[in-house]
Amino acid sequence: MSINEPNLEQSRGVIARYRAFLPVSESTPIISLGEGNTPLLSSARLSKKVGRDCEVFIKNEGVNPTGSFKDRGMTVAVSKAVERNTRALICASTGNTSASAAAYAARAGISCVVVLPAGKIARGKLLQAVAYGAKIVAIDGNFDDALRVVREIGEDNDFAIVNSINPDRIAGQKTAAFEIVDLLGDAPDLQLLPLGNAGNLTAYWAGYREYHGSRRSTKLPAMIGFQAAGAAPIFHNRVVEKPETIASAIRIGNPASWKQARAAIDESHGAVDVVTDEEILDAQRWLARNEGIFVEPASAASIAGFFKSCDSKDGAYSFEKIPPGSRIICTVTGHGLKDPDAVAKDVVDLAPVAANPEAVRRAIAL
Ligand code: AN7
Repeated sequence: MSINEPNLEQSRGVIARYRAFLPVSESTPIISLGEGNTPLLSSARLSKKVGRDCEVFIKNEGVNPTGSFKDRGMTVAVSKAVERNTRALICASTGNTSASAAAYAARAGISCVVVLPAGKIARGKLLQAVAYGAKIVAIDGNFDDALRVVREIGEDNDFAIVNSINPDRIAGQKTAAFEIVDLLGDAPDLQLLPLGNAGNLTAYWAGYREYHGSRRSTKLPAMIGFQAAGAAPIFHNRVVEKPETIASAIRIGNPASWKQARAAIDESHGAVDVVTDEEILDAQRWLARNEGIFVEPASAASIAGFFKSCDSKDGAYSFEKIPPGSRIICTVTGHGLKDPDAVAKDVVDLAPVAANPEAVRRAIAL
C-alpha cells in the first residue's frame, strides 16, 4: 500500500471483517455502509449493582450507520439480493428495519418498499425512510399484519424480503456476538437483549455457538430476552392480538423467529421476562443521565431487564444465582434520536430569557 492510499480498514463493515462466517463469495458485490465495530462499554455503575466482581458491558448498537443493529443484517441481505439481481427490496417494519433497508437500497442503487403500521412508527425512523427515498406504504393494521402482507407479496419473485425471516439477515446480525467474543477474549456469561420479532436473539445465539464451535470461546452465555409487558407473546406463550407498548420497535404480537428464540433461550439455560413501560422509560432515562448513552425505548428493555434481574426475586432470572466474576452484556439496539417523542415529556419550559449573563444566571438558578 502506498503512503497516499486511504486506509479504510475500520470502515469496511461486517462482511469484510467476518467474511469466513458469512454466506458470501468472491462474486458477491458487497453493499456496506461501514456497519458494526460498535462500542462495548464497561459500566462501573451497573457492575457495582450486581456486585461479586461481576462486570457489566453495554454493547451500543445505536452507533451503527442508520442508528440500529439492523444494519449488520442488512449489509448481508442486500449484498445477496444484489448478487441475485433483485431490483427491489420489501420489508414490514416497526421502523428500524425500514430505515436500514432504505439506506442500503440507496447505497446499492435499487428501490425499496416499506410496509408500515399506520401511525405506529417513531418519527425519526419514518423520516429516515423518507430521506433515503423508500416507497412507503402505511397499512391499516399492526406490524404482524404488515409482515403477513409482505410475505404474500414477496412470494412473486420481484422483491427480496429483507425482514429477519430472510436468513441472510440473521447471518449478518450474528457478527455482534463475534465482536463481543473478540473483544472479551471469551464469550460472556449472560447476554441480555430486547425481544421483539426475536431475530436478534436468534442471531446472537447462532454467533456464540459458531464461535464456540470454532474454539474461539470456551463457553456459551445464557440468553435472556426482555419483552414489553403489553407485547409479550413469548413470555406468555400465546399470540398477542393487540400488542401495546411505548417501545414501538418491539410492539409485536406474533414474532417471526419465535421458535428459534425459544430454542436458544432453552438451550442456553436463559430466560424470557417482561418489563413494564414505566420500567423501560426509567431505564432509558437512567442510561442517558448516568452513562451518556441515549437509546430508544425498545433498547432500554435490556437495561430495565437488568435492573429487574438485580432487584427482584419474582423476575424470570435472578442474578443472585450467577457465579462471582460473571461477565454480563446488555445490548442496546437503537439510538434515542429515532424516537424523540418518547422523551418529549421531559422537555422543560424553553421560553427564552434575555441574551445577557445576568438573565442566564438567573435561569440556571431556578
Ligand atoms: C431498537 O424494525 O422488528 O427481536 O421491524 O428496532 O430481532 O425483532 C425492530 C426490532 C429491538 C427487536 N430493538 O429485535 C423492525 C423491528 C430495536 C428494534 C428490536 C427491534 P428483534
